Amino acid sequence: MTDPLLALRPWDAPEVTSWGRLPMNAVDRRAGAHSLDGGWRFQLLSAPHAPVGGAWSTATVPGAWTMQDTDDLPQYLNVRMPFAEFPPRSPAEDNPTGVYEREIDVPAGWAGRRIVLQVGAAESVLLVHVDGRPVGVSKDSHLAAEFELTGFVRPGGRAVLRLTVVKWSDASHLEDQDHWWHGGITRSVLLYTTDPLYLADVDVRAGRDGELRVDCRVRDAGGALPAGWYLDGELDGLALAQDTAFDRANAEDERVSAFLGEARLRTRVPEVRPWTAETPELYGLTVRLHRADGTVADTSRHRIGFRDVEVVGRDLLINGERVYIRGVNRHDFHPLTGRTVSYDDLRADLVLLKRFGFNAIRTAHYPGDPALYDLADELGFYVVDEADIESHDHAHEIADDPRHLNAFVDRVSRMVLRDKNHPSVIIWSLGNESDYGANHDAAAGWVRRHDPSRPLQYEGAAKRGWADPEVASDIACPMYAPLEDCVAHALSGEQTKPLIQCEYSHAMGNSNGTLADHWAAIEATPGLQGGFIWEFWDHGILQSVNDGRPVGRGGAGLYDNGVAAPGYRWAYGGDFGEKDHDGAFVADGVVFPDRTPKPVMYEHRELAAPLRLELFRHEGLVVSNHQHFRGLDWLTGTWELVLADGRTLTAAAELPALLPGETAVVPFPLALPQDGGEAWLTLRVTTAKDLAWAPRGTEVCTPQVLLRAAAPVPGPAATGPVEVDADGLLVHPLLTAAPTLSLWRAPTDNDELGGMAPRWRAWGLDALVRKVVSVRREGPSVTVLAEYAGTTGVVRHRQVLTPVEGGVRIDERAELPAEFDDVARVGTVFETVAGLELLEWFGQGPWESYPDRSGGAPVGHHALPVDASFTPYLRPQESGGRHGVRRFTLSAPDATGLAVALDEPRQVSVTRYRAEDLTAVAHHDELVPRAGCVVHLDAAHRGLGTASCGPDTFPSYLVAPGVHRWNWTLRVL
Ligand code: IPT
Repeated sequence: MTDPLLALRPWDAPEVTSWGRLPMNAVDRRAGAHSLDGGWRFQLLSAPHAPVGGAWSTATVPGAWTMQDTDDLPQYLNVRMPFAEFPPRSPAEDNPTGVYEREIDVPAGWAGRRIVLQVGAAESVLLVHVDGRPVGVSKDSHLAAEFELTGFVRPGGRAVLRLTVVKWSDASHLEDQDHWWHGGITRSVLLYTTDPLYLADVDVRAGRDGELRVDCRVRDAGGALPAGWYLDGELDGLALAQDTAFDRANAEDERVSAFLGEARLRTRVPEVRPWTAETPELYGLTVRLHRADGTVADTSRHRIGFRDVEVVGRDLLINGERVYIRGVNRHDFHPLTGRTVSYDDLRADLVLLKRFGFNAIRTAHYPGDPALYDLADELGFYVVDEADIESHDHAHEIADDPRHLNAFVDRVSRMVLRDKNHPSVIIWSLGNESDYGANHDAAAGWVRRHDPSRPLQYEGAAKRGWADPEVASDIACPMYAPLEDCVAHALSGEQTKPLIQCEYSHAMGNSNGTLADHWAAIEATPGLQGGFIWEFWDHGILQSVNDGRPVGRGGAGLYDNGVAAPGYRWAYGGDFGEKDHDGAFVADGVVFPDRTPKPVMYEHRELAAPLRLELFRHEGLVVSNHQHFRGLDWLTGTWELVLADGRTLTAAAELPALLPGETAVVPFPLALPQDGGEAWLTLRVTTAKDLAWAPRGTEVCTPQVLLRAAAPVPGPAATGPVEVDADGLLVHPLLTAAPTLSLWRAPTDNDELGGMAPRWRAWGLDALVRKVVSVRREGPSVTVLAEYAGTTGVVRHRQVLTPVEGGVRIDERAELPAEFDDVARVGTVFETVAGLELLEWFGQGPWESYPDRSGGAPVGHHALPVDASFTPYLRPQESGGRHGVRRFTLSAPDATGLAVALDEPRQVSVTRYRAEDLTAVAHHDELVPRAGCVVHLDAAHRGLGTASCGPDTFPSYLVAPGVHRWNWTLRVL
């Protein structure tokens, strides 16, 4: 007989969102549940109707089968669907279908109880059978599905549980998010039991005034509720009793139902400690359901926070304060499992974000694992909770198609029902990139009625008009909007809603230029409140280079510091042999696939600094508390006085007691020596005690002020002759390639996708042809005139080489023709002999920095092995730059080497790769380091911007045509 679930063909039925599935609720059943995680019998069929009957293998649950031992591998596509069928159809023949099976032993002690199966997440259609009998169907790949098994299993007996997961369906058209496609059961599976009389839902509202309202729903498996049930509870030891006024009113209005129990607990907590992301104060709430005889039938435990969120005018207020939203978009990702993340993984993600100053997460683009919200409550994050709806490829056709109406409302309402009690959730999001239609408005209507306590946002609706009161978005939440448009809107007098970008500052490769400019504008412009960086992860899957397969769970230890071990690599789109793919666009996060922070994280940390330091007319130092809700007592610090002559003097810092927004003048901690040249004062701020997310002593920020500018130093006197060859190229014992002009950098993802690199190639900047025009000796100096010809223009270049004590001074001038109106760099490149391994510099650092991404890299005396100064972006590109370098040395272990002094702070990079080495390969592991160093020092270097998806850098960070002058001195150590 045909199985009725298969006969229904739910994978091609958009109206069917579930069958036999229990309603979503906020009662947490994880504690005390019976886990079904582990190895299951597994078969991968070619399509849902293909017969089961082949050999069984074993699959780990939770875990995508695409990351385990099957031939169905991950595929990365951004917007395009992975199959050709139009919605709501899925491929008739080629539709991988995983059949998971295992026995369950049902304890005898469960007799008389309700038995419930919970499947944490399955992509994209789940069919449940017990002993061959159909139990239910579910869609909505990132939320749990529950089914009552009571009538299907026998306590004391054994049953066969089968979960069939169909990969492609009508639902796939609503799950067209920009990440890897996988298949399988990606979150935990468990069984739990309850008394027949049980808590069906608990709805908690807790305001910053201490008002607590707990609304409960009670049901009985038998249908009719037994007489005499009642509720009580407690909040951190404070007893809570049932709200009798509510019961009386219900009775008077004859609303009391025979089968739906409703009861409320009410209290007002005196002197409540409010919850905010800075002060994540949680209270333990227990709700107990009693039978008439006083025995406990069911219990629900919650960690709750008292807080208000409201939109007032164009401000989003948390507890009455206009907070900055320093957010990031976070996908579920892990390099070994693809999608499945453990509690420890989630905790590590959030701890890292906390350490780098983030205070908000958008769950892009589907609800996260329940543990994510527990952790956000506990560690302190504002969460934009986003429903699992992205119909990107067919957005317009789906948004108004009534066949998908159920799915929209189902997905949004299930998220709200599950997550409503989390203080961290401050905004509901209807999804992503799905155009805007009646289906959205239907879902919005449901949310507004069910939870008026939180605002709602949807980028697709906001796009219709940032100030439009009619659209389903309380927030103006654009993506990648030009900063000037945001500022103009805020200044227009037309703004009606807070402007918080749902995505901005696209982090693909070496990126996130102008982040500091964005924050300067946000903090200076009422109406602008922040945004969510795109995104947290570089989704590189650990792959064995030999066989091209994902390594899977066994790969722990096969990577370190952002780099895969030899023989392995971080796979991106196309690396699993996908015919259609979107390449490295999936590697666009602020952390590497192993969670190693990219350099932008340090800039973000500084932009989010809880305290600011300024110099007040050279009379004193102004410290201000830049937080919204707490003092500075969780912080301590050390002053560092950095002198150009190489000294760094330190003193312990005592931070002033300041309320949020307050400012104090503090005396200079260290006397500034008369000598020593350029001087900077850094306040190295660390945590003063152990916190949930950082041990004591963790660095929080390093604000810095300039105390004394560099005075011009007279150039050293000329000495003996300088040697150049017939082409006018410097001959030097430590250089294997003489200093020449460079206008090219290995294009970043922004340079490529933003269209700059194609233009540079068209101009021939990657292969300039040098022709010496003249070599003239004048006294001890040699003047070399050369022309560097591209395909469309010629750059005239002059080097004056003058011998000085222990080395040579090089004065350079380059004149760019008008047609080279936007180049990557103007500067010098040379190469050194092998063996110079240590880079020490005076300038900004220690991490990589660029002209438009240099905050958080204080001026100091820094040292790094040359190899460690390189940033291993997944697709090799310009990297390893250091901004504001005044001088540097490159030395061998025996302290021999070379020293370079620059006329003024310049962009410098020292790597083992020529720009063409970086452009020649597609993955980091294919790079072969040169023995010597490739040194770039630039008179001007173009900003990074974010043009791979969003605005380019600002005009002030472009390299202009015309004349550039710079000079530098090269000495032997
Ligand atoms: C935007 C998407 O929302 C996000 O998922 C991701 O694709 C990001 O861009 C780029 O990485 S949509 C884009 C077409 C603006």
